Amino acid sequence: MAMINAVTDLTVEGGIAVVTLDSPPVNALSADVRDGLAAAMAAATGDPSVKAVVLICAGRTFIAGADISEFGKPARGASLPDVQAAIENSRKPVVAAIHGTALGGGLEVALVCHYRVAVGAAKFGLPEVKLGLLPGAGGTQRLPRVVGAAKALTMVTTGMPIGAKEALTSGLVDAVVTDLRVEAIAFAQRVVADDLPLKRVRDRDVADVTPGMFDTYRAANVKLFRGFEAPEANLKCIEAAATLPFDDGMAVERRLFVGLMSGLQSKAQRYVFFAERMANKIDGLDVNAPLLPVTSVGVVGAGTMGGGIAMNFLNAGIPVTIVEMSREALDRGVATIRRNYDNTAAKGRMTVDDVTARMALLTPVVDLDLESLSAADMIVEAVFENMDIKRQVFAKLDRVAKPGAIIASNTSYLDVDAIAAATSRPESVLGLHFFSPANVMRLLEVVRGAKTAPQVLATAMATAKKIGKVAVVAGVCDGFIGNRMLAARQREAMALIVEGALPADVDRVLFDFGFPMGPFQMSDLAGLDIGWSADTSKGETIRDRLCEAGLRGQKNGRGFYDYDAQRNRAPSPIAEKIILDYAAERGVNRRQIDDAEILERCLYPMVNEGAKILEEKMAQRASDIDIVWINGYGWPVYRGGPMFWADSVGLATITARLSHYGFEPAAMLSRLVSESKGFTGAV
Ligand code: T1G
Repeated sequence: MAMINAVTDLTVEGGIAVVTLDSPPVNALSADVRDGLAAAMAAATGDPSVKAVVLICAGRTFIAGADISEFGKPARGASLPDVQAAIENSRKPVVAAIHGTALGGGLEVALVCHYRVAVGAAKFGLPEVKLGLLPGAGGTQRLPRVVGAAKALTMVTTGMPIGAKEALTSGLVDAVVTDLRVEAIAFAQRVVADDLPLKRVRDRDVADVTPGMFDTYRAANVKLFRGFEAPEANLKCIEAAATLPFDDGMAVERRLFVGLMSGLQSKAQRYVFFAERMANKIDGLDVNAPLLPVTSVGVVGAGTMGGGIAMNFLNAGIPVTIVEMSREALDRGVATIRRNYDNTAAKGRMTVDDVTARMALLTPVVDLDLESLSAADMIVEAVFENMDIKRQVFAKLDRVAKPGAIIASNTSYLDVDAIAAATSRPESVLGLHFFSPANVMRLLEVVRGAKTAPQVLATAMATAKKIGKVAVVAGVCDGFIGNRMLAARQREAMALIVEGALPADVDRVLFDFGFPMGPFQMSDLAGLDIGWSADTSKGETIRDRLCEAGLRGQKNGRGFYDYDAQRNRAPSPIAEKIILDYAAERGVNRRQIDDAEILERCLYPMVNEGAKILEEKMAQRASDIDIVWINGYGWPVYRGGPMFWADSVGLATITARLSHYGFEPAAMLSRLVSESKGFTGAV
């Protein structure tokens, strides 16, 4: 065996040079990996005893792409196109042996190999569009030449990977094997023995190109790609592959890649890639510290949230005992879980056996004393948002839960420390704030109480990753991170419609900014009467007035908008009159408010609140706030989140505009401006 460099070694077995990359965590195409590959190919092709080459990776995966952390830095080492040319133009067959995830530049390296073999669990994708980019190493020109234009179009514009079975049927891999290394070497030996051709993908034509297919695809995905620059650029590259000679198509790819790479959207999406992974890290905590076991979970409450929360654990293969106070409530909750799974199976996204297996892990119990939860490693309470009720439940859990069990509340704004104080073990208590629908929304605010033990917090974060959530640590304050900033936005949105804007104006501005919907459409969707009661309503707010007038939002088809049976909406004249009357009663001279003011007054106070959250250490880092807003509140990912976006606008501008609108800029904001710094250091 020859060590080519720190991350590459080469052995020759039976005339086959086996080049092994070993660069944890994901064998990304760093400068060292590229140098190793280039040197290994030179060694292999220069060694007369070598008849063919197998390229394989150690560790959890084949090359998972270019090294994203090198982007934007001065180029080092061998260039990827040179490495690829050495492989593609080799006079000796090169076989890629693939396990784990062959993604981005990794798949592009595999596509210059003459043959590809893979294990059954391998995945193949070009996810660059998720980084605001496109495959910049020939993927947009070579992939359609293998799998056809239509499949390539879907793969590069959505970034979704395909599995080994689909890769085999589409010709992306030549064989699916079980013992990768052994069978890849055998495959290479067969290629030599049978003198099979050196199949260069670049020499092929693009199949299944149909007239108008690109415009049809564009039109069909307007909604999905709204606001993003990268999908269209990816589409243009596949179009070039279908219409131009290979090298001309490569030139189109290069030009569009460079354009995206230097753009703010890709900078934002690359920032989000690392921010999402950083969010799972707890400052000051040893990542190797032992965690508590979470092999069984209890859920108190089988309502909408309780049911969704239970599904997350069932999906991860963790048995759940779900408890309700009455049979009727329990049966309703379990039926909803069952229905959700049946719907997913009906859409082909899981099998009937999967449904049966998950439901088999669920134990529904009517249990007023919660005794049935005495063996659970983790218990999540999801009962009505009322402090007294929550404290009663936690007092009960304190009596029944086993020592060391983690007891969590799904409260979305109540004081977790006050809830924990209802127990004798506040160190085992924290908040797990799931977002509705809890089995769908990726975000989880993990609320660290004043007495939450580090091991409990770390276990909760690890469990969140296990159930497929993006977890962010939040401190105990009103509304934690997300809802606290949302309240700042909602307050301003309400003020704007009193002063002169209309709900549809505000919603349009935030929709055009990239949110899936604006604050008033969102209020209608959530229900105008959340936390409202006719008994206590005094008509003090516009929402009071709307509810007093019988408007409830989408659920009764009347809110800030009127909704028809197909849920199409039109501004409500009743709501508008209520707003105008409300303003008149307060002597407000309504005025024309332009879009820029609407946007600034909705988003700048959010940023200001974000700064206060950081000052108070209610969030570990600015990027965590961005991850909360992107995964829980529809902030457009191509704008990087409110704190990254603020940096891109310029904190001095934001501070000046906040003062202009009468807001007191947060101390941290003023300090960063004085130091000419930003929140994230990423812009
Ligand atoms: N570059 C640098 N670091 C990477 C990386 C990459 N491509 N992929 C992962 N990491 C780090 C990550 O930050 C984390 O670090 C650790 O690896 C584990 O990742 C020319 C331009 C492979 C499916 O977009 O999707 O090729 O936090 O926690 O959940 O056309 O990582 O531990 O310090 O995510 O098991 C295209 C990105 C690049 C794939 C594994 N490739 N990676 O998921 O682990 S652009 C991608 C992933 C490109 C070319 C272009 C996932 C994964 P740390 P993890 P995981």
